[in-house]
Amino acid sequence: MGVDNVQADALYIPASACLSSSPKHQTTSSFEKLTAIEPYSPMASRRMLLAVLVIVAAAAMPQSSMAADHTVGDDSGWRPDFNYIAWTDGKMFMVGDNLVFNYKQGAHNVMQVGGADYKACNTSAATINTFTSGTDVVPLNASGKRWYICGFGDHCSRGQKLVVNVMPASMSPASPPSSSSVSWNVLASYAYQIMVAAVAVTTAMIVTR
Ligand SMILES: [Cu+2]
Repeated sequence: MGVDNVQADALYIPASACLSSSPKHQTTSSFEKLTAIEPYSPMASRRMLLAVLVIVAAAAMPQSSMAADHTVGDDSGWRPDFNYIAWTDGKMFMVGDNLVFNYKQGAHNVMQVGGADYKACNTSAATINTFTSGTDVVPLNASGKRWYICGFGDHCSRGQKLVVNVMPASMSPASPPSSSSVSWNVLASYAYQIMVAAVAVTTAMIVTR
């Protein structure tokens, strides 16, 4: 019993002496401040690095998600008695995307016509383009409205007609559709991504220093 009390006192006294000693206490508190700040700084730079990486990923995203293929009518394909107005609802058609028309070759076709001919289902209209392969990949290479109808029988009046409003691509300017301008747009987007990456790496190096 007596021995236990002595040991407890021996442990207690140095601890209280340390706390009551003001210069020692001051040193401890400033040391605590240092240790509190020191591990925070690498954490903050790590967060900054993460933020930079997120920005780079976000900047690169619209480029990589370009050139989407829209399968017209999805699994139903290109046929009469289908609501293509409902199909386009909520979809975004961008310059660089493709429309893919799937149908039995010889049973239908795809005629690109003007707005008035689309409305009137004028199958003898002067077409802008006609596609007949059955798996027609139609590039949307300029912004604005585009109208497509089927030229077979009464198919158009039975709903085999499509209108899309093509939005300009986010990075590429509204340029005339030619193969050379497309490749220049691709080059420009690559240059932009490299520039963004270079800025990100430089920022990361400054921050982590
Ligand atoms: Cu048809």
